[in-house]
Amino acid sequence: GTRWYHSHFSAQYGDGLHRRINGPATADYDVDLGTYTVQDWYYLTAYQAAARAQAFSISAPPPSGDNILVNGTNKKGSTGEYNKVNIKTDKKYRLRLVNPSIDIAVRVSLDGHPFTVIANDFVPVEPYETNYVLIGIGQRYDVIFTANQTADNYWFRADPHNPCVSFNGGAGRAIFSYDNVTVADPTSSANSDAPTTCEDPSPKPKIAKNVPKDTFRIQAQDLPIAFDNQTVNTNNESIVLWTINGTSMMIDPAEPTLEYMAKGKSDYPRSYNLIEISDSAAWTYWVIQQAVGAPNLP
Ligand SMILES: [Cu+2]
Repeated sequence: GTRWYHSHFSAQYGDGLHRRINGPATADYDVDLGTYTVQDWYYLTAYQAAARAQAFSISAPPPSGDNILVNGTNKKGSTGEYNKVNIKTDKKYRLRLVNPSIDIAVRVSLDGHPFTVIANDFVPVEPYETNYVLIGIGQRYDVIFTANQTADNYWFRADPHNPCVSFNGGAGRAIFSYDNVTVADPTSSANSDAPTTCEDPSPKPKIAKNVPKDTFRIQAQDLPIAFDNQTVNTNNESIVLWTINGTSMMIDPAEPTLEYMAKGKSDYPRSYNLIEISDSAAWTYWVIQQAVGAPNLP
């Protein structure tokens, strides 16, 4: 699988402050093409986009991004560049797909080349084949494809997945070209069987770690958490805030949460939004359920 880490100061990661960590595979391949990001992109900085979203009406979704970058680049109209990947006939390639977007779930495919999924987030899974993977924000799919088609140029597609309330002003495209083919805009057509719902598949983990059913049921407790969005009037401005238990999270970078703990302090400011769990050194499982009528949490 593949892991990624990113800045958690405001919306900073939306401007590209993130990196990846590699994990294991469950099927063989010839070439690791490395991490391959599909990400929404705003012509504003992420801070400006966040401010714009805050100033938006509470009844409207946040404003859409301007384009979708594939491995950090894309075209819009006649400007920009497509990412280009050279592939050789009969080789198997591994792509570590990551969606570090700030607002959209992305539907990903490579024309004419089905994916064999080998890891879902950091979990190695029994390999399965699919024409598309649907990647939510933060999710990763490690896939293998075989270069077994007519030597030509093929579109790699990364589109906003509307059924997940995901919209964007662009379409992510990259060009995968076989050896000895002149690189040009492909004329390939999109794969069949695109997903039409907003659902994750349920792949089988390669190493199953089951939660013991009986003890789990006995220990289960409720931990009510209130999600809400509200309009706040402050400094002569009216802004939309998303809250958990009545507050947005605002951390002072000079005194982060772990530093509070290291100092043995427990007077966390309310905006640190700490939820305490009683047992230390124990696994805690969360079964997250959304109350009927709660605001849509994309
Ligand atoms: Cu995060």
